[in-house]
Amino acid sequence: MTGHNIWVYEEQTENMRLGLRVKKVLESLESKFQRIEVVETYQYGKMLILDGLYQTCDKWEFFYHEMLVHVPMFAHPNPKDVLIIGGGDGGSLKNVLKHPKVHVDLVEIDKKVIEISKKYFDFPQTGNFSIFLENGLEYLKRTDKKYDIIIVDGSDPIGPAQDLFKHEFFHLSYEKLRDDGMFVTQSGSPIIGDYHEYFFDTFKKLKQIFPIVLPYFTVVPIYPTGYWSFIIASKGPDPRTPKRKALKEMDLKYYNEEVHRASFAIPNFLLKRMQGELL
Ligand code: SPD
Repeated sequence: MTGHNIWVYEEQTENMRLGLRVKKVLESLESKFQRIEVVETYQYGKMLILDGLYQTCDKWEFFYHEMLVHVPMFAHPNPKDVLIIGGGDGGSLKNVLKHPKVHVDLVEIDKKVIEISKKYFDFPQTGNFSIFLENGLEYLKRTDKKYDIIIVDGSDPIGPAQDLFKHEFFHLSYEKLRDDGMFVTQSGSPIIGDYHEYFFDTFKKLKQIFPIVLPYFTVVPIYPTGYWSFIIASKGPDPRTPKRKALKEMDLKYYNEEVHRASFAIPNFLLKRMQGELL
């Protein structure tokens, strides 16, 4: 194997994998919680991989982070206190901090992910935020704080992110939100295999707790199928309607008001399965 023929693969199902040719391996280690790798790829730039799953890459991180963050941030009338659970690479934090007068608490289980992301990715060095190194579920159990928005930026529901898809976690999130609060989580690809199931499972669990629950969609080229979902749950405000316009200085590369509204469009094959459960 020569330097020019190193490839990294994500086994996305037992019959499908996505391979990228690697220019350089920058980090490869085992933390207390997971295997962490950072590689420089020819196609997509630097990429963070946790337990073999592609998490983020220089080139396309904005497709995911801008949609995860700005849809709830602009749908809420006046977000001030935001909680991010997971998101140790800093992509979500960077985007929330683009909003004025916001304080962010970031709860990440793995200190190593933050250290590595400060070195290789765009993890904010300063700003109005606090970091808590702990399990998101445990944090919700112990905190007395109330939030306007809770953003769950975890990996797939295996390994350290498992707790972030439990009914108890969703229920505690509801309790820690103010009366007009909103919760959002990444919810996988609604197209294939296990991913498909965790999309529906997350939707159903949230429906038992929140009055308004809706999926919305984006494209993430490095994730399985490239077609990715989020589920947003609201205590009051309609998540489909942006309440403010993005400011020019936010320098957004994907999100705008039209994309916000359009991302809530649900294709027929999903509508069929969700019939009767939507608004
Ligand atoms: N299949 C992996 C999905 C990962 C979603 N979260 C990524 C975290 C990026 N901040």
